[in-house]
Amino acid sequence: MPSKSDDYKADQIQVLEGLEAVRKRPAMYIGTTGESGLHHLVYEVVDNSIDEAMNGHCDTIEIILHSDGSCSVKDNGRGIPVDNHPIHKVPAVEIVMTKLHAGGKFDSDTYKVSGGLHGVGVSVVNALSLWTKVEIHRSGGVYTQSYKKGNLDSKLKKIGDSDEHGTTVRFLPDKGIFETTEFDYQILRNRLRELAYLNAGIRITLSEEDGKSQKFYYKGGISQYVAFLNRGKTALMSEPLYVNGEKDQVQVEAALQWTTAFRENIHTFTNNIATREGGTHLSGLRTALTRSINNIARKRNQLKEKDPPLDGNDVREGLTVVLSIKVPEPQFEGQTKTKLGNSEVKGIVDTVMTESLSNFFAENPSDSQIIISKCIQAFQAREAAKKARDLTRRKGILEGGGLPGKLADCQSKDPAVSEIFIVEGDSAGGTAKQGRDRATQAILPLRGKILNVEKSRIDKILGNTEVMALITAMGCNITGVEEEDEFELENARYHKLVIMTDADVDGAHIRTLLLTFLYRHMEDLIHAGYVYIAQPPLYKITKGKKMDYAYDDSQLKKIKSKFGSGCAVQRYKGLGEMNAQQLWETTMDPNRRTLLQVTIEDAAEANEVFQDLMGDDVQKRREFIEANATAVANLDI
Ligand code: 0RA
Repeated sequence: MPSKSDDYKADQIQVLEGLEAVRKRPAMYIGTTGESGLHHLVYEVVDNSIDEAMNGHCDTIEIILHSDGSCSVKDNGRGIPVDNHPIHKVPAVEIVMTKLHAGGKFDSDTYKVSGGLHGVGVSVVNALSLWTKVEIHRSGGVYTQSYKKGNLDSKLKKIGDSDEHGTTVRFLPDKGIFETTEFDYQILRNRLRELAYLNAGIRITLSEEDGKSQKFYYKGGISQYVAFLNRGKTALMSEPLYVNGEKDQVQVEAALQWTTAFRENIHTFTNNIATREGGTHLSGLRTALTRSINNIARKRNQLKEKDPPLDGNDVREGLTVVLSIKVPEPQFEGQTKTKLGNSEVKGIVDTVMTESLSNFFAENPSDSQIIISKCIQAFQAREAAKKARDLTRRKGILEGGGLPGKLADCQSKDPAVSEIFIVEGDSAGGTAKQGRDRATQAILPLRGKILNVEKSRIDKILGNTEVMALITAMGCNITGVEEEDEFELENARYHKLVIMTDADVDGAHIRTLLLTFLYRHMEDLIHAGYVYIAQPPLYKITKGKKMDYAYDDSQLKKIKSKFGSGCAVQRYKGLGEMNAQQLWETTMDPNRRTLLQVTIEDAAEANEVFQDLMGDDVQKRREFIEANATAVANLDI
């Protein structure tokens, strides 16, 4: 419950530099000045409110997107202090809002562990806004102050009495700084929902002024999150196992539930930040899982003495986990700074998890038996998969070169300049082979639809010739088969993998299947930025000698009005309707084409989309594919 506390002392403040640096180099503080940086402003303010909540001072946060383009974040925390600093003789709120890093130094004895990727403080939001207004309810009064581009616009005013406590920060992002200043409701919704799951009991509302409004409140916290992630799946336990422990100031919280699915679905967080690249907490969790399940399986004699141990992939098959830890001084590493580096954390997570798992297995004998059986089945399937793969490998070597027969390789052996086009069907494949620049462009035609990997176990996946051709051509192996011998980015034979499919429902389906496969088994290829989607034109417009291509309907309109009346429009239904020269100049020529780079902004969200798309609900799948058939850009990966 939030409590009112006025024991704050203003002299704890340590003043740092002003905000000019932030306006000069915004990207240094918020990552980018693109869409992600813009939303980061909201997260920065919300994180301060979450900090209040984590320390037990706040339970409600309200975010409003106003019609004038501004955003306000209101909480019922203690309120930013308004009393004067004894040395600087200005209200503390003025320092919090206009000095860099002042916020975090305020009360070092409270446990401040949230904070966005950069954790820079509200003053950065102020610096990057045309105007900011704060309203504080604290110490019996209501106080306001306003700012422009980070500078004071008015003195702190007491405008009334109040027996409430809390802070409202409203800001208008500076158009001169950001590439876009329009907030995206979905992006904010996803992050706020995640925060609500991670912080059980906090009420977060997101609303558009005169528009929609959603409330996120999860009493069950991460257990409820796991149940949500497992919706539509068949769980092997009635409810998720909830784990909570603390050691050496590191808080460990986890929720786990096995299902009949084949994939693992593990989401890790550190101080409320998604650690997409994993790290020491994930290692600790994995070690504990593999060891604990092997121990119990032997003890119960489900795994016989002569049997080899289960490996990590086996014990994680069908397992959904949300692991959320809080560390006082997190070290983030990796390409996207989302990999936890603190070495002490591995052992701590291992210890906490091992104890809970041991209790769970002791107290739930029938659930445990079902889980262990599932792990053993996974093990047997993986053994079969290895045999299938070894067979294919040997066959490959016998056939010479080890590359698939259907691959028309490029001449270059330098992966950095080499591209592979995955083309739908042999006929379009033939056209692409004729049209390509053979020095750097390889073509791999895939026949029909590749396997739906969401619903297949690894042995079947590796038994599929289309999938095997893709794996062999890329040369970098896949994850999810064996613990060693995994995906190796350095071995990728091409630094561009371009998916080139028809602009129809079938094309969209194949593209989605391919993306699913890449996401599941070559995820780092996507992280490395190696995966692209080709953009073939939808129309060819001719009038006399004039000719142009349109890639969407708005372009078509433009070209038609440019060419004037009486022009001929040809609609391309598939790649097959273009000849080699046309395919080259519209879609493949590096100097003229546009490629859509596939990114994983939000792996968790992508996961959900794939689940809806590939799961058991046929109707849902159909609707999604049809809705997205022509809108590649909207494919939510
Ligand atoms: C500095 C010190 C204290 C709280 C805050 C800042 C604070 C900042 C924000 C930003 C949005 N909501 C906020 N709520 C609180 C501690 C105050 C105390 O010790 O009473």
